[in-house]
Amino acid sequence: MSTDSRSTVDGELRVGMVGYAFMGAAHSQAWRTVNRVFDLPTRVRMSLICGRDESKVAAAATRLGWAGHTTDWRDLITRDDIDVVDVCTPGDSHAEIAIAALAAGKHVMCEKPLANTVDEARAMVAAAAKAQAAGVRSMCGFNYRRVPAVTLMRQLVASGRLGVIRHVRAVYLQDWIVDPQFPLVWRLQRDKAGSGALGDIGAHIIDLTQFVTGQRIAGVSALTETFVKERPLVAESSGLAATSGNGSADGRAMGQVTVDDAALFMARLDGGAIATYEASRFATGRKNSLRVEINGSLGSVAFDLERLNELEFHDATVPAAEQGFNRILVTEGDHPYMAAWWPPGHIIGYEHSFTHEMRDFVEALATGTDPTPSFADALQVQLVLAAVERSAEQGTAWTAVEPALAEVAA
Ligand code: SOE
Repeated sequence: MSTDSRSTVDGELRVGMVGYAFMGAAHSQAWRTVNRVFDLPTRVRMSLICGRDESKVAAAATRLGWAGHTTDWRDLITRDDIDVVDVCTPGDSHAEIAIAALAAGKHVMCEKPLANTVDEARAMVAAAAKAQAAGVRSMCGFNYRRVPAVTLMRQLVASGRLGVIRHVRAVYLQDWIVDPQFPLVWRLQRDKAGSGALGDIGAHIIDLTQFVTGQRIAGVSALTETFVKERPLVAESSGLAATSGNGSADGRAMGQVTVDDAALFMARLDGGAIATYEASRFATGRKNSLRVEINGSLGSVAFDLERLNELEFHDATVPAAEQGFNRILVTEGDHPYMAAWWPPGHIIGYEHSFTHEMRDFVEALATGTDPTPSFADALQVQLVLAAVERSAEQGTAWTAVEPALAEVAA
């Protein structure tokens, strides 16, 4: 395999990461692990981590395994000894950091959702296209694509085992803000997070179902709701990635929740399937429940993130007497990604999806190919989010999703 010299020095890919909260920790775990599990043409070096608070970022560097730290992301993106910039900050800084990093010639991995607005996402796509012409690559981190059972779902659909796809049913449910006293963390503020359950977890099921079916959402009819409209303010104003969504209330001062708590929509996909989506942070008892079922003319698949090593597959082509949903334990060596891990039956978890994400990213850089999902793919998810919000604002009116490609030309 050839190694793109732009990506590496002496076969090493030197990574700088901005942010060190929940996603920063998940990405760090993946960077630490990827070369130990996968045989890659390039070695990763965890060079530098960035956050605003000196003592906190220094502690994070030690805890998460980074060689150095800085409090200035502009320093990180311009340094000669950094090849890749990994953006793990809240959404309000994704565009600024990613665009500057691409302009500085760094490959960029950016956490989902790509941006807080369609305009920002468009600007990021334009920057990525420009950089790509110079061999600089970018990817958006929709990690659930890399759960082996999800990749297997996509393979089953692509190989025709489900026939014509008719139904997509997707939910992503959490309950971490059911308590009205839960504080007004950054994830509940529109200027920082872009949207609420919709962009945070709805974006995952939009990307996942489009990835699995190969069809894109063409139009939606939606409603959103904010059940708790005011919450206690958080003491500390959030620094770069200093809050994780799990902060504690301080005092009685209240602030307005400016994002949705839940979003529901039905959709038409461009390949003819019809779909329903539900994203909520108020599904009491559901901690991180992402479930997807897809029904086709020849069969169905069903996936539940809380049982991520399993895929249910119903093959409607076998004799009726033998039909039913079969549980595939997705741990065989010939299942996606699994050859690198443990013997069959030895299960993996949430964090492995990030390791797989970095594996595919590093492999693409090393072989000079474009990693996916691209910024353009992530812009399309952003356009769906925008269509959902427009539809909800207009009393669930049917709303077409703007095509992504036209916008990129500019
Ligand atoms: C939200 O609670 C969240 O942390 C998301 O931001 C992640 O993308 C998801 O994987 C888990 O939940």
